[in-house]
Amino acid sequence: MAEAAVKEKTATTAEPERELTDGFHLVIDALKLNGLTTIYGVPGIPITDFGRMAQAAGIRVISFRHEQNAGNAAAIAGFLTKKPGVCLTVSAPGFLNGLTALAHAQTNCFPMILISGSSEREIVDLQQGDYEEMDQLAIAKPLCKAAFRVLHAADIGIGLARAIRAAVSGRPGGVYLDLPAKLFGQVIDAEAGRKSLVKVIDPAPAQIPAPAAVKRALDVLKNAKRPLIILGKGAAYAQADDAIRGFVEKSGVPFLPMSMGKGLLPDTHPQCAGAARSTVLKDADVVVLVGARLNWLLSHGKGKTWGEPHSKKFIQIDIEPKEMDSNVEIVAPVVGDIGSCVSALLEGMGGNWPAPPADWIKTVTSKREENVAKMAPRLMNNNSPMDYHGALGVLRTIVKERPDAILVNEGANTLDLARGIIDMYQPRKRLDVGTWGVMGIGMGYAIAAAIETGKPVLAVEGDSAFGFSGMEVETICRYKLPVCVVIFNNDGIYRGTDVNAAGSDPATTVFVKGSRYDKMMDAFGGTGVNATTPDELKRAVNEAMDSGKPTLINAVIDPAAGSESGRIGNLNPQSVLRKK
Ligand SMILES: Cc1ncc(C[n+]2csc(CCOP(=O)(O)OP(=O)(O)O)c2C)c(N)n1
Ligand SMILES: [Mg+2]
Repeated sequence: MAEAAVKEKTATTAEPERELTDGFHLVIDALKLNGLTTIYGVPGIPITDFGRMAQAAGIRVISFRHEQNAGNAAAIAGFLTKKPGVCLTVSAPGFLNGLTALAHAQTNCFPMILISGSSEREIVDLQQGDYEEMDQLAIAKPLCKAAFRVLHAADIGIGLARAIRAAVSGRPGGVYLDLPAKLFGQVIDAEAGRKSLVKVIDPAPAQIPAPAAVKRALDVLKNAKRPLIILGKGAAYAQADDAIRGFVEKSGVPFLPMSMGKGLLPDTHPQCAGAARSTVLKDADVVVLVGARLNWLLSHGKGKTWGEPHSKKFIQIDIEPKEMDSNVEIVAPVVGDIGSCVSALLEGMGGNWPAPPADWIKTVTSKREENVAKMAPRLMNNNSPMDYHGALGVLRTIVKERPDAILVNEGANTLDLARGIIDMYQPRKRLDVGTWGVMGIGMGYAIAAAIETGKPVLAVEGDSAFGFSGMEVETICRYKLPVCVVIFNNDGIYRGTDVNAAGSDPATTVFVKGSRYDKMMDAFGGTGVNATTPDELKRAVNEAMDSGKPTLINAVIDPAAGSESGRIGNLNPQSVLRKK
């Protein structure tokens, strides 16, 4: 903490000089002590100097163009590292911009801490109109896992410790930490400050499942005729890759990866049922959920998708006890952290675990082969303008050749089709819109993925999706990050063909035709490419991935190629009234 200390000039020469510290330095020291060495944020009052000092003290401070993107970066940094990603914002408007990302982190169970500067409590609470006045703590509370405010410099250490523990222990989530402007300047004795800091020991303690729960689960699984394992993003987060792979392979059970669970085992693994999704969901009799929730993404575990009226038995592995029975009955709840649970199951299986019935495996395998064969010729077309399949066929090969690259993906058709077509080979390499299907994660995720892992990033973006965070291409260029953005430019949301029959304004889902997003990248010194055929696209992406230079490729897609809402058009409410 040597750099954090300042000397107080004492009035009388008789008194010895007292070493002092202040709020600025204590926050920095507390972050560093806990290994939180990257901050994603946007500067301004009251945290501008804090950002400068943090940078000077060796913390990496990545400065964004909008707090939502910084927040999304922090959220995905949390997912990738199992440490809370830190986002730093100014008060009221900056805080609110970051709050969307905090709520997103909470919904997706990513550990993140949103630190916001705030205005003076005395003025805010009397509503006397302070600069950027807002009761931020009250607003953040219902949207995150925990929210804290620190009023005294001596409490900074404890405040950050509480935030870290809340973010990563149990089911991870979003935490808000409110730091009023006055706190930064508060001066205290340096030795007292040092003592007030807390290094959080074992922030996410293992949660061991009960042996009886493990045995119950194995008994159900052993008697299954048509078992299925579903791997969610919780399984990816756990970083228990070997245990998960061991469990899946020893069981011989077909597995279905959720979007961000892809790559835990390669999508090309013989047990992967990704290409036979509807068959396995409909026909399985026992389903093991590993870090996957029965939310809308799995049709709540019931209905036509699940082959009702036939009933299923669910085994669920999750760290959150309240997750059990949230949508349907769970016959074998296994509560604990994924690594401990899966290891316990693996151990309980012993040396001669029976393979699942051969006819089930054959059914799944042949459905999968049939679907893969059906898709193959579509992926090889060289149409211009491109359709989704032609363009994604190229990207699929590139990811196969570069399995350690990180794929960021958002859009509607661009998302749903890329998820199905691009095989993943390693865990935590596919980052996407998550539980909310939110647009706007793209550039924040891409930036944090590059910063946290040092690996090349390929961001595959719908033209609408990209627009939500597009200004951050400047950030990508500024930090010289190895990010290649491919924009699937079909002139609009879902399709570029809608017309407004009732007036001269454009239809609500269409954008300027023939836009050249690649020129945005040129503006900031990156490489911009306009690609009109799969061959051009392939060449440009490979060049970008080889060079590691910030690149944006405008991939021209047939405006008529997509469908409404991609694969989830069924969720649109329908009017019963006849159109006039
Ligand atoms: C924050 C947010 N706002 C709006 C939406 C609604 N929405 C879903 S997909 C989408 C854009 C789809 O268009 P595009 O990204 O161009 O993908 P395409 O289907 O055209 O390939 C929008 C606006 C959303 N999911 N999230
Ligand atoms: Mg589009």
